[in-house]
Amino acid sequence: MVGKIIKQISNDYTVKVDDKLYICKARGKFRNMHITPLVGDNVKIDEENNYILEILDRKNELDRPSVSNIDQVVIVTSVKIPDFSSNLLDKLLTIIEFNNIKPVICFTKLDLLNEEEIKHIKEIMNYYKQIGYEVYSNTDSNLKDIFKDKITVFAGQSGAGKSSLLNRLDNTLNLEIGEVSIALGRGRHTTRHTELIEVLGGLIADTPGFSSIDFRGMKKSDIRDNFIEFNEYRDICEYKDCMHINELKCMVKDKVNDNTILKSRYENYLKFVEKGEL
Ligand SMILES: Nc1nc2c(ncn2[C@@H]2O[C@H](COP(=O)(O)OP(=O)(O)OP(=O)(O)O)[C@@H](O)[C@H]2O)c(=O)[nH]1
Ligand SMILES: [Mg+2]
Ligand SMILES: [Zn+2]
Repeated sequence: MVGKIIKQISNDYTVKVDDKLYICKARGKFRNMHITPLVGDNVKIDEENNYILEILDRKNELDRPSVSNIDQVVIVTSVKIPDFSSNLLDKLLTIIEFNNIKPVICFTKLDLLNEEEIKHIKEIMNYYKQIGYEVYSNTDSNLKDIFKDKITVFAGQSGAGKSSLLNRLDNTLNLEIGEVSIALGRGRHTTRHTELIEVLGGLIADTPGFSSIDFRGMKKSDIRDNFIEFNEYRDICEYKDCMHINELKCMVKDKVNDNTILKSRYENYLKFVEKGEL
């Protein structure tokens, strides 16, 4: 019988087959093969003895949170409390792109901005739209339409409003929000388990913060290639493998200078490349 792992608590995997749930253990052979079943995996189970027998091929996987077969990551981005971090947004975008997953950006807390600040944030939102991303605010009603038949991971800083947004999308959820996490100075999820919950016809993983994510496994050129708007200009750069840093006749740098490319994007790029592996 084949089902999907929707929850993991230490060695117990909850496998959903149609509308039935089975709490299964993983067969010892997986440990010997250094494979850990992940939430999101499609698995063959022995439903008599509650064992996972086989993990079907994954289309992708993320490390933290450990989820596989992800269709999209919604990057929940607060504009105030916590302040907007273009660094974290660009970092998540680059890493998610590298993992061949579709990123979606959702801004929160625009209600806390004054008129001038809103104007500035709207310009930033438009920039990300214009380079090809889906961009929403958490109050947009059409946000409800993007989850059907998909596995979605919610990512973003602690306090950004991930759980609040999920509650807004489905008011029967009653996920815990707020103060607790701030008091503890870390993610609200004192339980560390990962779980996919059914929302609006799809499955969504709420995650505690996402800030420990890093560029592991990415080369400097991978970072470059996943700043998607740079790729439009790379063929015009003098050097085919231009890193857009010190090279002369670099079209990307020209586009930063004439404000076609957002300055903060380019500055973040420079910072990331410093940290990326050679
Ligand atoms: N003003 C305002 N407050 C918001 C908005 N969205 C969320 N909040 C508040 O922000 C705080 C944190 O929200 P949560 O939903 O718990 O944040 P989270 O991203 O789930 O945080 P972690 O679970 O710690 O990762 C709560 O006090 C919410 O009420 C918004 O759009 N506007
Ligand atoms: Mg939360
Ligand atoms: Zn260049």
